[in-house]
Amino acid sequence: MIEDLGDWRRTHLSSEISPKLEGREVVVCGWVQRIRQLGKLMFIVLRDREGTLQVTVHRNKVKPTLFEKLKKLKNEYVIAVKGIVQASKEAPKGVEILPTEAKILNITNPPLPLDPTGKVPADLDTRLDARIIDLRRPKTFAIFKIRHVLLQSIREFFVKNGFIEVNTPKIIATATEGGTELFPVSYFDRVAYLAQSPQLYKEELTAVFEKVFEIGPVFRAEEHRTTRHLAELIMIDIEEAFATAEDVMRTLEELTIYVFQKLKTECAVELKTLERTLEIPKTPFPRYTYDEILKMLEKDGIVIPWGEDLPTPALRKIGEHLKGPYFITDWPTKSKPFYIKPRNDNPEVCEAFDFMWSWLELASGGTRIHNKELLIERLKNQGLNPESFKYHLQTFDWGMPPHAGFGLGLARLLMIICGVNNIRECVLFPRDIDRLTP
Ligand code: AMO
Repeated sequence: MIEDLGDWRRTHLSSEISPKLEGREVVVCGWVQRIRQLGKLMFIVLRDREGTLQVTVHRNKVKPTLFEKLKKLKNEYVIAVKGIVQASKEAPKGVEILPTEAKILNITNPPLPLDPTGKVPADLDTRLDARIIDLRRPKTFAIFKIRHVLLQSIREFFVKNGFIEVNTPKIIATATEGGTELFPVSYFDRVAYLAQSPQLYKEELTAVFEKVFEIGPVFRAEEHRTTRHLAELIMIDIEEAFATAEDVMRTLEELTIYVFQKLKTECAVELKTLERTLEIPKTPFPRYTYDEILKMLEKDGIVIPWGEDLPTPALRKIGEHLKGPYFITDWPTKSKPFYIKPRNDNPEVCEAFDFMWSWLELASGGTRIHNKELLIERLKNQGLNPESFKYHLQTFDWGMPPHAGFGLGLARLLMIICGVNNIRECVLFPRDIDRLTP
């Protein structure tokens, strides 16, 4: 029953079929979204990645063998239809295909675990287990179309601004962001780790390329179950020579405006599917110091000891007051990684920032230490062994410029753009403490 494609080739996507093509023979390919039979008439709604199209079958006008074949169709069968385009007032989009031949390219194994039209609701775990069907649902599809344009525009922005794209190793010998979130892997006769961040490599590369960016996977053995943590994620990292935190914060603002504008024009349809109107935020984004945030929280009865990171309930509370994008600056040095530069006037506070959107942290970054002695001291203060970082440290003897950068979580940015509450919605096949398949 399953046929080969043979020499049939699609001539048009559903979006390209219009009444203007009246009388033309076309070949369309896709999935059967719905079949309706009304006496001698059969309507097949064919779906491809661009949308849907109506194929109208008149029992008396097609070969009996074709009618018999099409009668066997079920939802999500993969078909190719050769036929003539006809303008029709009754048909959706004013156009339909009158088939002359058809091929059934594949069948399905019912029942399907999920409704691909999205009309029947399903919980996230069921959807993720049957992700390929879930991705056919218009809202899920829209998220990943937006992701595609988002990635393209991020890349475009950095290239236009003189950054060079790099890829750094994902199998590494030492931790960069603290040891607890590392995944060990067996590497020939030793233990290696999956990279948590391109941090050390991107810093080193500023000593050559000056401005670099990387878009790549990082791995974090996150033991907690939250709606914003993954074990594998795509991070957008930049690092820039002869720059400070303030410079890369401005880059982050410009990047946000650039991609929002792009998405507004290039993803209007998808944003509508998600019922989103993207407001282009005004720059500069507000800046709050860590101390100001603590004071804000105290007014709400939440007391955070100075020096500690902001826990989820505190972030949620701040999110009630601050709705859009903003920065938190001037973090306690001890709360941030060893490579962040302490302030010259007050070394207890460092030149780090978090880029927030309401309650959600989208990026963090800062000015880095470029003085080797200070870096060694900071490693020791954080209980790390400088010997483990000898390859990184040696590059500081070879002309390391002052530099700054940030790391931005792609899926978190996508959550904000698409207005979804769970980060897993924004990853094709998410990995977390509970999920390793599909
Ligand atoms: P940090 O650890 O803050 O900084 O990570 C940067 C950004 O990456 C995203 N992110 C995550 N997203 C989903 N799941 C996770 N488990 C996860 N962990 C991080 C967040 C976060 O803001 N090297 C520094 C960056 C720098 O200073 O350049 C770093 O990795 O959006």
